[in-house]
Amino acid sequence: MNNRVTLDEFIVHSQMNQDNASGEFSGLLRHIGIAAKIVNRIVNKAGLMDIIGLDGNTNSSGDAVQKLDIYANELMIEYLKNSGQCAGVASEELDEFISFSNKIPQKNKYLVVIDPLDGSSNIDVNISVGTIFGIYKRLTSESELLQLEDFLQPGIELVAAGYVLYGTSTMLVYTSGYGVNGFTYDRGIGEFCLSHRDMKIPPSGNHYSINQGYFRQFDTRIQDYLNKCADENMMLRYIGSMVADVHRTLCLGGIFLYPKTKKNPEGKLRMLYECNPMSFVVEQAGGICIDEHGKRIMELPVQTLHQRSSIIIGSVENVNSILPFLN
Ligand code: AHM
Repeated sequence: MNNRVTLDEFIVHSQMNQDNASGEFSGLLRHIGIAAKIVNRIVNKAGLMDIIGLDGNTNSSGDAVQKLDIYANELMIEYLKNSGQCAGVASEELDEFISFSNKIPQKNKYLVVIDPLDGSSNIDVNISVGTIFGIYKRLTSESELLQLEDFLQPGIELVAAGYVLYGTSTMLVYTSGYGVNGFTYDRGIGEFCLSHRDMKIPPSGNHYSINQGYFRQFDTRIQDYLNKCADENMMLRYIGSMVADVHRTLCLGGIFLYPKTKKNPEGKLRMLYECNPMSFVVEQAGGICIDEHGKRIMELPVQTLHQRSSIIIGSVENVNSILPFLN
């Protein structure tokens, strides 16, 4: 007897329990799952193909673009477009958003924000990378073309969000606002299968995760907190791939921080493509996500597509323990 639940089955079953479900949202989520399988295949054999290394360009956030960034970006956009259930997409790799239709009436109500390959500087050395996605409902009506304002929504408006971790095994973790579930990719049958039902972040953990190399660039409040972590013999773990670092934090408890630095005075990570989707997942698992002023990430206004923020994310006790330092 096979008791496995595939991602497709789980999505369809979850949506059957929702009133007024049109199937559009399920279809979109399932297409993200299909695209993730293809990206996974390419990431796995990247060393055998001529797709590792720099592309030679920088993206709109000013980061060096890897060849795989481009590949993953094009592939994700193609699948979202072909799903026929997505109004448009904003990607970390693109200056502007893409609208999938210039016809009125607009038939699709959902749009996607995506970081197709997060942590891609790790790819050349075979270290975990990820894909991060968020799904919003458009604000404009079906009688209007998609507008920038449709994408500039705070995290609290997210309908669903998740990530794919291309690690020692590949996992897709997502929430649609009813808890968090994780699916491990079974290569044998080519499906994501439910492996982590109703994930909960431990209330506290002994790991802190930050690029300690920037210590001298951090605000003294952050430095004081890091000294406290060291004084308490907490374990420092940092991969430099947000999906992997946050996934570990979600599983084991603890805290992940990317504060402001001299190089990135607003913080490095982007509100739309990284901070909000990951915050939605972690909050749904029982954690807390704030910026370094103590404000809830998901309530922060989003003014531009590539807006950055500082972020502090993790277990309730760990994040609460930094609050006195932030005042
Ligand atoms: P990327 O979108 O260019 O891959 O950058 C995002 C990554 C995150 O995954 C990670 O948390 C961070 O950048 C690491 O930055 P740093 O190397 O400065 O520690």
